Amino acid sequence: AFYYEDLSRTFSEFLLVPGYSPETCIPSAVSLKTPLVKYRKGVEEPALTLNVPMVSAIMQSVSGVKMGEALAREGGIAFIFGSQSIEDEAEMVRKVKRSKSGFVESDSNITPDSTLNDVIALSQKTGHSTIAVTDDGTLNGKLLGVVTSRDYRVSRMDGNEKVSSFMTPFEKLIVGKEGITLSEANDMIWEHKLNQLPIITEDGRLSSFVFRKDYSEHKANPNENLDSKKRYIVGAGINTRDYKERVPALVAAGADCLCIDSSEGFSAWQKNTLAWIREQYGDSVKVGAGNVVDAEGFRFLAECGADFVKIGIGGGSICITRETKGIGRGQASAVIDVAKARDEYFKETGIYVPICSDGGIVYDYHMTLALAMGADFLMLGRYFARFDESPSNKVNVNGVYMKEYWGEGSFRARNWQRYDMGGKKNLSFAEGVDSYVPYAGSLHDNLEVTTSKIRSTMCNCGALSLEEFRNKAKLTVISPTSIVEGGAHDVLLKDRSEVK
Ligand code: MZP
Repeated sequence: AFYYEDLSRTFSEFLLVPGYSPETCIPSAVSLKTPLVKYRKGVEEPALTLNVPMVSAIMQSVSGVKMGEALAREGGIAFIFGSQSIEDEAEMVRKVKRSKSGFVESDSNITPDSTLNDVIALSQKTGHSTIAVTDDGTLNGKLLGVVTSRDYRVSRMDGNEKVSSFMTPFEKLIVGKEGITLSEANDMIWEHKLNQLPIITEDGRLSSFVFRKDYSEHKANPNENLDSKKRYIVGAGINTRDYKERVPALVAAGADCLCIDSSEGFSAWQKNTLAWIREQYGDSVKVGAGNVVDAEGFRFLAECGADFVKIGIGGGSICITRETKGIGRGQASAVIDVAKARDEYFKETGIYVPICSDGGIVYDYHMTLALAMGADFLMLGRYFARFDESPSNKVNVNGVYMKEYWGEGSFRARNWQRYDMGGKKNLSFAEGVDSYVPYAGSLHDNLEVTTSKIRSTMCNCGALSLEEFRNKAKLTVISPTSIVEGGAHDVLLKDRSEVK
């Protein structure tokens, strides 16, 4: 047998050591943008990127239509669960793609006289990151500009300032610029962190939109409905059994990205699935693969044509694979190993294949550590299952609100395809459990806190982008006694809820 020299380690065994933070390194200046799919780094832009490095798990109890809408709105992506009929999964994808996005409903009453606080409150209430301001506060009125809540300009404004003055930079840039070039529009989109750039004529009419995804320009009819211009991006899970029927249905439904959902991805079945997709669709259909836990597994899937590679076996909160089968690897060791393999693969081929750390995140700081160790983005189950937007029931257990959360390998999910290696069906055994997780409220509120913690730690390490972060990060393995030292200790806690 081959023996790995290092111990199999997990996130709680590491800490980041701060680096120098220049004055420019403030949380509002940090970008969490990250590639979702492979690309020739330095030569082209990735076809799909995320503004927050988080995707929701391909699970019945996590990723349905509401999760799809809510996470896309925040700049991430949900992967609709595949352990359902092809028709039902395709319908969920269609529903997310059909949903309205971008601008708030016409009863929002945000007019040029509204204050910034009004806009912030509305944005928090609705979860909309871009708010249109029209002359009469309805979507039928004249569009005067847009306010984006996510660009943190608000932090530099006086809270009582009128929206109209806040909009000034937009008006200066956009109004009367009907003839701007696509590259000028592109610059503005990045500068203002917009997904789409409305171009407005002198008299306030909408003349066209430029989209971030491909910078294509869409000529608008001046009376065109604003709700109709933008579509959420959404992913969907597939398996290595019925992919010849499932993939075409999901592509037709508008899925932006697919992912092979399997507990163990270093296999001929994943190779065959990827080969078939490339044969049928070339590179136009984006598909991730996994899961693997070492460099060998990564290289195999990268060479098979995966658009991203997912890491993690046995670390999921509801997972008992390590107990039942004795396979897996500590999630931190797996991420560190695979990140090295990704970088070597990039040096050799010029192709950057993003990697996703899947499962095992308990605290928000685990996400930060996974990103420091080289993960491009994270897949989370338990984290998202706690929110209003997950599809499971909210129940009262002994006076405390909980959400149900069950593994795809549990008897409840019966997702045997995820674990199938051929053989008799009656020999299937559970690799996951059915559980409760504490209800935590809305996705928007929680994600805002989580990402602000990540931004803050990145600043402690002197990094403004995720790439800079993993290059600058200094990590130390910690002893069991320093773990004790890291929590509140030797005091009698008054309120445990303050400890998160
Ligand atoms: P977590 O975020 O709850 O810790 O882990 C979520 C991940 O666990 C999923 O993305 C998936 O890879 C994995 N999973 C899902 N179901 C099971 C199971 O039943 C499982 N064993 O391990």
